[in-house]
Amino acid sequence: MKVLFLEIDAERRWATAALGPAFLAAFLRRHGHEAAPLRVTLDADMDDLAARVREAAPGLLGMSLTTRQWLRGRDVARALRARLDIPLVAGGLHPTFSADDVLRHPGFDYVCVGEGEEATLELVETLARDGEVRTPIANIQVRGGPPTTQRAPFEPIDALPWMARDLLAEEHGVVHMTTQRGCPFPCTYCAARMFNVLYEGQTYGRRRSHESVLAELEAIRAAGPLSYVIFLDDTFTIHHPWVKEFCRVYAERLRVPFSLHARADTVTPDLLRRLKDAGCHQITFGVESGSPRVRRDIMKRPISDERLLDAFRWSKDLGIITTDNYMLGLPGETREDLEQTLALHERLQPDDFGYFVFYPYPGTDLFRTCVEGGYLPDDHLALPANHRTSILRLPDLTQEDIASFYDRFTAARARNLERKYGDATAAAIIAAEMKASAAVG
Ligand code: B12
Ligand code: SF4
Repeated sequence: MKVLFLEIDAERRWATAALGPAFLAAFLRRHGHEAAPLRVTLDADMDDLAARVREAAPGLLGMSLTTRQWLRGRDVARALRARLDIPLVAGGLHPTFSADDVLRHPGFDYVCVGEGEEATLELVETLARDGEVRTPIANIQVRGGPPTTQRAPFEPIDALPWMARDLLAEEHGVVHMTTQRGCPFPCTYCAARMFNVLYEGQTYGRRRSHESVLAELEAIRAAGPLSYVIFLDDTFTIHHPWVKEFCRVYAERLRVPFSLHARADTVTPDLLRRLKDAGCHQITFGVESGSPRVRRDIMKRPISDERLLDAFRWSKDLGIITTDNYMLGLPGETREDLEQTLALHERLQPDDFGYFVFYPYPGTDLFRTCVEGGYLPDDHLALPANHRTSILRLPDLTQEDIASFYDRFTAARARNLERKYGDATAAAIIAAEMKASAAVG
C-alpha cells in the first residue's frame, strides 16, 4: 500500500518537515510499502490539493500534527473528505493527547497514539487486507471507537531504519538528527515529556548507539554534501558517558559543525569543552523564566540563576554561540516574574533568543492547571496558538500585560540583532518574523 504523508504548513516554512513521518516512511518501505510526502503550503487550493492526492493514488493519508498545525490540519482534512474518500490517520503530539477531539472532526478516521512505526505498519497491512479495522490495533484509536491500548516502545532503537530524508525537505547539506527518544525531566508545560506518562511502567527513553548515529551521518556524507548537523534531541547533554564518547568518535570520524539543545544543569565546563572540540557551534538552552519561583514552583525546573549564568559564560568563553527561549504568561506568573525574566535576559546576553506566549498543550500538567483553574476558554481547541495574545484568562496577568511584555521582548531582540547586524538587517529580520506571526492571527 502507498501512504501519502501531508505536511501541513501552518505559519511558515520551517527548516525541516516533521520528523515522525520520515521515520514511518522508512519503516513502511522496509516492509515493502510505498510512502511519499506532499506539502500543503499556505496558499494551497483545496481542489488542486485533492487533484494531486488523487494522482498520487494512496491507500492511506497520514498527517503529523503539533497543536500549532491542528486548526489548519482540521480544515485540510475536512476539505479533502468532501472531495475524496481516502482514509486518513493523524499522529504526533497533538493527536496523541487529543485523540477524541481530533476524531470528532470530519476527515479523520484513525489517530496514532504514541510511537507510530509498528502501529502504522499494522494499520496499513490491515487496511490492505480487510479494507477496515475489525479488531483493535494497539496505539491506533479508531473514529467512534474506545481508547487504544499502548504497545511497548520499539526495541532495540538501533534496529529502526534511518529517517527517509526525502520527506524532510533539507537543504544545503544541513541535516537534522535525533540520537534518542524521550526526556527524563518533569517540566510541567512540556508535551514531549508526556510520552513518559503515556508509557508509564515502561521505558520510553532510549538512546541509539554511537555507531548507529555515526554510520547514518557517514552515509549522508557519502551520498551528498554534509555541512552542518542539527541535533534535535530534547536534551542532548543527558548521560555524560554517552556524550563524552560521542564527542571522541565524532571528532575522529566527522568533525562537521553541529548544534544541540541542552538544559543548563546538564552541562559542565569539561563537557562543553569536549563538545566544542568535536565541532559544537551553537547550543540552545531553555531558560524559560527569569523568576526562580516560576521555574521551581510552576515549571518544575529548579535551576538556579547562578547555574544559568555559569552555563552561558562557560559556553561563550569557549566560543559556542548561545541561544535561549523564554515563555510569557504562565498560570500563577505575575508582572514581577516577567520583569525578572527581562532582567535575567539582560544578564545572560544570549547571541539570539526566542520568546513565546505560553500556550497550554493538551496532555501537559499546566494544561490541567488551566482547565481546573477555569483559565481556558471553552473553545480553546478552536483557537490558534497566537504569538502575542494569550488565549488564557489568568487571575494575575491580563492579556494586555502579556502582550506588553511580548513587545518588550521584541524590542530587546531588535537591540540584540542591531548590535550584531546593524539597523537595516535587524529591522528586516523582525519585519519578516512579524509577517510570519501574523499568518496565525
Ligand atoms: C524536531 C522538532 C521540531 C521540528 C520538526 C517538527 C516535528 N513535528 O517533528 C521543527 C523545527 C519544525 C519544530 C517546530 C515547532 N515545534 Co517542535 N519539536 C521538535 C522536537 C524537538 C522533536 C520531534 C522529534 O524528534 N520527533 C521524532 C519523532 C520520532 O517523534 P514524534 O514526532 O513524536 O513521532 C512519532 C509519533 O508521534 C508518531 N507520529 C508522528 N507523526 C505521525 C504521523 C502519522 C500519520 C502517524 C500515524 C504517526 C505519527 O510516530 C512517530 C514515530 O514513532 C519535539 C519534541 C519531541 N520530543 O517530540 C518538539 C515539539 C514537537 N515541538 C513543539 C513546538 C511547540 C514547536 C513550535 C510551535 C515551536 C515554536 N514555538 O514556534 C514549532 C511548530 C512547528 C509546526 N510545524 O507547527 C512541541 C509541540 C507541542 C504540541 N502539543 O504541539 C514539542 C513537543 C516540544 C515540546 N517540548 O513541547 N519542532
Ligand atoms: S527538559 Fe525540555 S524536553 Fe525535557 S521535559 Fe523539560 S522542556 Fe521537556
